[in-house]
Amino acid sequence: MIHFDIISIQPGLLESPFQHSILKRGIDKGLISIHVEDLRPYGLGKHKQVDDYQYGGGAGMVMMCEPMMNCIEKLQTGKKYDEIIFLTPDGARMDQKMANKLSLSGNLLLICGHYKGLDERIRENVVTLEISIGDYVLSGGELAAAVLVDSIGRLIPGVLNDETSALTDSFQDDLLAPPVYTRPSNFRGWTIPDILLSGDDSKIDNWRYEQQLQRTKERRPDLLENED
Ligand code: 6GU
Repeated sequence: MIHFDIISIQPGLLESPFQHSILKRGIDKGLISIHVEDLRPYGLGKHKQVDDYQYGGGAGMVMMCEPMMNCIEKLQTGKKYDEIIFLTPDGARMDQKMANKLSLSGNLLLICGHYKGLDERIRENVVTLEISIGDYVLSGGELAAAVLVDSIGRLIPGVLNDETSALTDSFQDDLLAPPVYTRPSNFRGWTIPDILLSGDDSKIDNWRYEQQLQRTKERRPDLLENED
């Protein structure tokens, strides 16, 4: 059982992904729970302000300490987070190893960044982990949070069935997945490798492994340097 709390100023962006994805099964089975907390009601004044100009000048608003802190403290009552994660393009780049590690958590708090960023004091004093999902910029952390929850949630035992088992995913052993084929064995003259029709399981396993190595060497040689 893993629980995610997600702090967002655009909670609507996070409604759909979890209602349709493969994660829905995990949620329905009680293996995953997700709560999205709208930051807006924690905003200050009658406009429920959550962001302000940055000290020193410059374009772009910054998410303020007080609304965020009040929101975090409210969510923290009665539970302890394994990590308080800020989603930001300048965080550590997400990979399968990170997903594997985070999937062992009980409670995770995800904070979606917006505007120019989050007041550095929250990052220094409260956030325990900063994650980016890749070297490109999104308009907010919400889509990144959905990616994170999906990549972690599918690793929780029971969420996937045998057919979709995470054990054979690309990256799970730092190798890309092998090519796959289904019926018919000859489609418009496009045939499949004979070995897959041989019925020899150990030969097929070897072939698949060779394909994984070859693919990884061709497409992602950087993965082969990750020996550890
Ligand atoms: Cl976590 N947030 C935003 N805004 N952009 C990103 C990202 C996160 N990861 C990659 N790009």
